[in-house]
Amino acid sequence: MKKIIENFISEIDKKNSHEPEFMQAVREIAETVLPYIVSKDIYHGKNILMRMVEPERVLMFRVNWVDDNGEIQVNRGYRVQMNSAIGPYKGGLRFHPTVNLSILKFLALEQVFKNSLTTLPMGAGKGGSDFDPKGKSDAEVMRFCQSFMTELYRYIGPNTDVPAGDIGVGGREIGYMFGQYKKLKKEFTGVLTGKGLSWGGSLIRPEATGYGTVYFAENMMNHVSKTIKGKTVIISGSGNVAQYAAEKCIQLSAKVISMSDSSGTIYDKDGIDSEKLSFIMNLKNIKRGRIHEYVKKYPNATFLKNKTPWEIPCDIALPCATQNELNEHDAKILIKNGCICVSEGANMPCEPEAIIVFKINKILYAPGKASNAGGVAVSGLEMAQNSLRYSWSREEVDSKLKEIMKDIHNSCLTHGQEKDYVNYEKGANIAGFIKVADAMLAQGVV
Ligand code: NDP
Ligand code: 2IT
Repeated sequence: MKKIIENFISEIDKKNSHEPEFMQAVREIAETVLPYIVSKDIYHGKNILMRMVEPERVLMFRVNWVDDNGEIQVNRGYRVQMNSAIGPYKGGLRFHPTVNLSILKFLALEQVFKNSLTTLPMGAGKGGSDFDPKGKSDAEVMRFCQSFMTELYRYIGPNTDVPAGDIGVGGREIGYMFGQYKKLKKEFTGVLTGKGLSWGGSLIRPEATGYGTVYFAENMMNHVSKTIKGKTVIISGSGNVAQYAAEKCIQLSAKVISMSDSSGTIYDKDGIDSEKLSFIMNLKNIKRGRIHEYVKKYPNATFLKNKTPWEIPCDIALPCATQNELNEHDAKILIKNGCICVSEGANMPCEPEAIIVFKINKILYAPGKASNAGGVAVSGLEMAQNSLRYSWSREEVDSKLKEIMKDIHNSCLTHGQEKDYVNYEKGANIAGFIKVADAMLAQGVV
């Protein structure tokens, strides 16, 4: 089996060796899905995983715009249309200076499995730009978003490809892009998700990824007769996913003692309560400030400059910032400090060596494609509401989200149960694979 996996990886590597994040995601999937393919006759001789890791289409385009000083800026825009076997391409847009094709292809590949797990009919895509929204005025962000959409609009549509937010893309950016799409197409359609409530957005979409990550953690804890209630939680990031993960932990009576951004970590041993979380939300979403400002307001807390939260003792860790933010060393410290559960809010935040440490120690570990699927799931519910020209209540959407996270947990159990341990990574990969693979086989070689 090892040889089959290595041959497969080296075949993909021939064309993609310059894309480390993409190759990391391919390997993680191949190691669990190839043994399953070998065990099932229906997939033999179909080259199905090879077809799945090759994007259906990659679009790359120039985005030029004029800054507040009248200077012309040039950025690069992308959309990776990965797989449309089970529905229109669906996935977020990331605006961050580190964005490149390797990162977007890894995200798009993860999205194939994630969207399949949600039980909703969504294919997979991912896109974005190396544009850095940090330090830009609202007017600059608007002009960039308009220019980005002036090209992207040709390739997307409510039945073709439905982008949403990711790092650096929230309600403000979705609004500017939606406005430009509508102007160019003369159509009011559900072409993006994460829209404002008064123009087609869904209740609970902003909360969905963070809430879902915590619901998934609670499902894992319940499965081993434990609960989040009363547990100490550390969270990385302080953006959309981290904020609502913290909110749900607080609602479930857990104690959140840490959050972070790319400049460092705050440690508040008294716990971040809902009032302190409102301060963080205002700081990050309205003032667009930095997390260290928290300690000025709450001097009992400390700021750990340039540090991640992983050295702070906890029961539960929720990595909610970015890929490869938690390495083998961090994983060992988490275990040493008694951490029993890691639920990924971000995409691929744990390095492969860290995941091995979690597995050896048999702690609860959920890969992002399962645990952070709540965001895209509620995007799917937003698409459904747009098609119905109707909107569901907060309670209706939240209860559907809870149900979907429970279903994903069950799918992981079905395919990931080992003797005395649930391998959630294997379970998620195989369950996600089956639905897409079967659709691709039914639709022929296209
Ligand atoms: P935001 O832009 O709202 O927040 C990102 C947070 O992560 C910020 O606190 C940011 O800090 C931090 N961060 C970003 N890059 C780095 C880095 N290189 N090192 C350290 N910290 C970093 O993004 P989201 O909360 O939406 O996304 C966070 C993660 O969740 C991503 O992995 C994304 O792919 C994933 N995700 C998002 C979903 C969504 O619905 N939004 C759905 C599913 C997954 P700073 O401000 O300093 O940059
Ligand atoms: O990684 C993700 O799942 C997202 N950024 C959300 C995608 C979506 O279409 O809502």
